[in-house]
Amino acid sequence: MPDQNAVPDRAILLDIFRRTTLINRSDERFRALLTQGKLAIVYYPVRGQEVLSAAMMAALRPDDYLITTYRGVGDQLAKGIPSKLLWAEFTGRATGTCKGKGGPMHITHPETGVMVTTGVVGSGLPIANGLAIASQNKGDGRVTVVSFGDGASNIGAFHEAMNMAQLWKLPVIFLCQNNKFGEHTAFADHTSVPSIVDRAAGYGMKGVKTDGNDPVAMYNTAKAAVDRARAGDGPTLIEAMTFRMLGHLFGADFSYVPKEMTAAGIADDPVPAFRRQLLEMQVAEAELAAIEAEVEAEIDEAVTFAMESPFPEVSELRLDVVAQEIAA
Ligand SMILES: Cc1ncc(C[n+]2csc(CCOP(=O)(O)OP(=O)(O)O)c2C)c(N)n1
Repeated sequence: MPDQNAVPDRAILLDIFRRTTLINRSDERFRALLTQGKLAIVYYPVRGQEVLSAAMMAALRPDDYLITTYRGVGDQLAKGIPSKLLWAEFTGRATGTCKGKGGPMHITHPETGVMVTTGVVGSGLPIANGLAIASQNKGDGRVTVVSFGDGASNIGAFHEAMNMAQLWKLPVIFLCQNNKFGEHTAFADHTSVPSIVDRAAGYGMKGVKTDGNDPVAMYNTAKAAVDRARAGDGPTLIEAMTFRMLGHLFGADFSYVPKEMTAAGIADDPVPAFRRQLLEMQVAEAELAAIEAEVEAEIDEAVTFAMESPFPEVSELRLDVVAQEIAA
């Protein structure tokens, strides 16, 4: 049993910090541009969930697969989609990952293993099994991670996928980001068990509950699950605890979240906590500041690239919809 508290190498921690910073600053920039009226998209903030995504993706190989949701910008950036391509797709430009025709809800970038982003709650899990079956058949050693929320664990497809994955010992990781709310409904009001991880036992699957806001615990949990899957030992359900610090989507009221809960979430903000932890480990302030500056420059460049890119041509409308062009 791997030690959950064993501190990973400094290089790994700094890699997680870079990914965390990229997610955090990108999320902040999306919200700033929306507030300024410079963007008009539906945006699902990931504020509070940055460390979770960063540590999970740091445990993967670049060619491993990811399936995520509308609240997926953290997963997508941490998995390695270049910022320029991601920003261009979010803003509907022809230079985006899907030529501007997918938009924020449908980010796909096979080059970095981001295979599907879906707005249909729970729908990613059976698709993840499909990718994992392909890897198992081909023996390519790839692992598939499917990321979803706590609410998604009440969808039928969750249960069907868990059963099949365990039955066939698929190299898949079910990553439940338990941010304590499904849209406007608190966890205890929509889920019949105190912990989603308890459901793993119903399928004979390994389940691990971890603190998704703790980079060490999250990375170690993720790494152990990746190693198991890659070794052919089957799937893992990870329930990673976190907190959605903002509303369901950008601009939405979230006064239904108890004030004490929000206050506790802000006090436990994982991003500054991780920074403090690295400083306590004698990582130099200048080193962290340099990473932050690099990330800001990367985002500046990505925003400019996206804003200066053209929108897709109308003649492109029916291209890429099916395997062959549909005649107009
Ligand atoms: C099948 C389906 N049912 C309902 C919805 C509407 N809906 C969109 S997001 C959401 C909440 C999902 O909550 P959770 O799975 O916890 O993910 P989170 O938004 O917290 O990341 C719902 C019900 C949907 N998109 N798809």
